[in-house]
Amino acid sequence: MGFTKQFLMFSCCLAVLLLGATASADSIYLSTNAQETLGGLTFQADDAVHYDSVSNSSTLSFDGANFTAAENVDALHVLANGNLLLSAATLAELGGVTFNDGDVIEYNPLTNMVVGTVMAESFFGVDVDIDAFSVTMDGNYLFSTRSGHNTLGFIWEDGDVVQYDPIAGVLSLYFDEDLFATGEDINGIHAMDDGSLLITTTSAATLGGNLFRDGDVALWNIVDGSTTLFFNEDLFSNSAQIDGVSLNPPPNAIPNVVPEPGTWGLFGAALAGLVALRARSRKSA
Ligand SMILES: [Ca+2]
Ligand SMILES: [Ca+2]
Ligand SMILES: [Ca+2]
Ligand SMILES: [Ca+2]
Repeated sequence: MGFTKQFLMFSCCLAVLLLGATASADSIYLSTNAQETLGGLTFQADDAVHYDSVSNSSTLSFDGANFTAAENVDALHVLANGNLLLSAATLAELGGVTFNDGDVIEYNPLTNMVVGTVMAESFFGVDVDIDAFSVTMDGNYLFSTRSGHNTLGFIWEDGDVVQYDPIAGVLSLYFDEDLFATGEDINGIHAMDDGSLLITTTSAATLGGNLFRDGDVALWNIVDGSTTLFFNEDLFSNSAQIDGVSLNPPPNAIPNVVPEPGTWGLFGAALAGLVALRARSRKSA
């Protein structure tokens, strides 16, 4: 093999490795736990911003000033129809609607109205605070909570990601906190097209052999468990932590996965006795 051919092969391999190591999106939606500046825009904990890495500029996707009082958006997902799925860190009022920290609501930014409730805290029967939320390509919900819980016959930790199938009414473990080097609390997720996850945590965490800070977003590969840095906290002017993350929905995403307003609570209550809950035996080894 000639030197030129060897060099080309080496270059190709290097390019693949570099691409793999620096996989990142051209744009990302995020919220932080405190005031932060990114891409020339300064925003607060109750805002959500859209960052374009190509132009290194940010725009406000959700203005926290729409809340009746200062809040913190602690879970964020962008739907294909442009609406936002949001959870807040405490009891919050938005567009005349009051919701709990364990609720996830759908918000229409064009009308400044809450369209409906996607997940109701009342479903769980205990005081949960949802701190991460996303929707998979097949319409299932993924979430994490601020604390661990044992309810509805299902046990999970604050660093787990739980999947809810709204059709089958089944809760299951999607991502196990045990995959971290030590116990962690996940406070932001996004489900990728292939089932992999964007993950951010409340403190520095080691996952897949790599260390991530609370303002980083890691891409966790569901196939081999490997991780790469997806969003770098160094892009921030300060060192706030990310507490909500989402990407643009792909063109073939389910446009609106949300049940009609109010149906979730009734649905949840009705299926409480029907739900096939997969009991977990984690930590038993
Ligand atoms: Ca926030
Ligand atoms: Ca919440
Ligand atoms: Ca959590
Ligand atoms: Ca974080």
